[in-house]
Amino acid sequence: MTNQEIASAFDQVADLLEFQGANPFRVRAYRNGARKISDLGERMADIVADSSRDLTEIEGIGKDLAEKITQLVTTGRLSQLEELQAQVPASVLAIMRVPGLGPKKAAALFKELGVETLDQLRTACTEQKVRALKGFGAKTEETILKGLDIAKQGDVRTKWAEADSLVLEVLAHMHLLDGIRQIEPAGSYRRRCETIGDLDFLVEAHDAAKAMDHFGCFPVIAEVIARGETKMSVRLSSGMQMDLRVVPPQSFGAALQYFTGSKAHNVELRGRAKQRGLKINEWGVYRVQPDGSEDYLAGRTEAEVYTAMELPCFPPELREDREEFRWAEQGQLPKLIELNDIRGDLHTHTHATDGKNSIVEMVEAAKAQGLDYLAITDHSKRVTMANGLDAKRLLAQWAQIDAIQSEYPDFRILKGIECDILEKGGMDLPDDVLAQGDWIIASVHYGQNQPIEQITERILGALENPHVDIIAHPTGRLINRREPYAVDMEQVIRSAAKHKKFLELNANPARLDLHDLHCAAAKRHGVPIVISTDAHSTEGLDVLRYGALQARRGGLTAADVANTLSWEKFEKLLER
Ligand code: DGT
Ligand code: CA
Ligand code: CA
Ligand code: ZN
Repeated sequence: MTNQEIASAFDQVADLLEFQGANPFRVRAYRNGARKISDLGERMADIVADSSRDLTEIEGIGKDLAEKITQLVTTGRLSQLEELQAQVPASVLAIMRVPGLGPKKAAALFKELGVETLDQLRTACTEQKVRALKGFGAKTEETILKGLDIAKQGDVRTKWAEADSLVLEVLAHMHLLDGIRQIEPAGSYRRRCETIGDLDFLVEAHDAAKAMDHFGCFPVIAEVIARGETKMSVRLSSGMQMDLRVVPPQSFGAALQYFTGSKAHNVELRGRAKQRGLKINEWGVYRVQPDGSEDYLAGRTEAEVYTAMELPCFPPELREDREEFRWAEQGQLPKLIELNDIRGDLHTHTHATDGKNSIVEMVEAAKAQGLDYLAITDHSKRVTMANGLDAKRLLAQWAQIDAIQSEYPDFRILKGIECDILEKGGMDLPDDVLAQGDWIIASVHYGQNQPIEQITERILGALENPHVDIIAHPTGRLINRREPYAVDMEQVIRSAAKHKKFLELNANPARLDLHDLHCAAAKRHGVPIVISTDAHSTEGLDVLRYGALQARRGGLTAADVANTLSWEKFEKLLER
């Protein structure tokens, strides 16, 4: 069980307690605990397993939480959560997740209007019954309607990073069984899609029944949906589905290819097979003889399958039937960027604003990750909630950076700022201040509901400012939580190209902003991408890898990403 899963169980407890109107202090204890646990650098499961240690050593974890963590880690379940879930209709949880709502508002909707499901909520909104409730209004009703679609989607699709920690646990669990010869996750997970519908595993096993028995013992399984001779489907307590298929060795590569997809990529592949007098399916590649019989050509490995099709073994990230077949024909399949190509991180926060660590701590952590440069980019004053920096505090921070820099001869610290683009347009800090920094990020945080012309105009204005280097999280979306704001990305990309500016690919797994298609568009226009973490703590630097995967889906090579350059070369680029 990962820390993330434990934290999510406590968050659910807090939500359900709050929905029931429990004592606010009790609710807060669970919420704080959840945050502590997800921020902790160490795995709870390891601490539980270590008899010389006690969970209550951790600040914010009392005896009660410690017992519950132990129960979660050792049994995979939490009896308190199960009791609460039995008391509250499951569909109510989805209502709490609608942007603008929470447990308290969901409780009011339930009590006053009997709203239990998303559909009932939609009806209540369209019939304008919601605005009449205390604490709601016409505006809330509108926000709810907008958020309903996205909440529905979050109900069925899981963010890649969350799926990833689950996959690692499933793999570790399956490897406990002798007789597992190969196991690979396939599907959208392997293609590194932003969100995952269900997980698809393929195994080659000595004994299919034993493999499925063992799969069925994975701790967080709520029910077995179906089981046959070689295929099994289960549902986890989170609601996610996992499929396991046991395949013979001569078909393992063919099955891996087939179940990795995408469907569109496979359809194209089947058409190409036909043209060559071949047949391809999850069992292998076959030559079809004049008498209709089929000779097995390949299937043991994926590389063998693609070779039989006279194609390169496409990186899974590219298998969307976008450009990959054309690239292959022209011998132009890009050599995709890898995590290790990245040399610097250019968007990070410190405790001067809403970050948790000091400049030195962030620098040390970045060095430990093997990076060569780091930009400190705290928020500007408009972001009052985060205690954003005014000119005076910013200049003081930059002086502090100069002093720290002298202690790090082999590492470059950039004096930066994440400067807000104001609602009315223009930057939050004066030009003569921005002129003194090394790296100026411009961000839209406020006025996200403005019409497309206005937001686009604000961003174009920032790109025209000679001091601005880059636009951070260019569309503002939060996966499963908030749609991108209305912005004409085509114009933004053209303007970035014209003014020789950068666009950020924010690596935070909840953002992954730019979208992969926008990455590809930026590349076509010659706009360099910078992959940054937007870290608010030293642990936050770890998310760089999600950014690298998203860039791969966009078809980016190391040459398309500016922070793969050494500091010397990057500096030259900045002098544009
Ligand atoms: P997901 O689970 O919605 O995130 O997306 P996928 O891509 O993992 O889709 P899934 O789980 O339905 O199926 C896994 C792969 O199996 C899919 O990417 C391609 C292959 N596949 C499934 N159904 C079909 C089909 O009807 N035709 C073909 N050619 N391939 C299919
Ligand atoms: Ca899938
Ligand atoms: Ca599936
Ligand atoms: Zn930021």
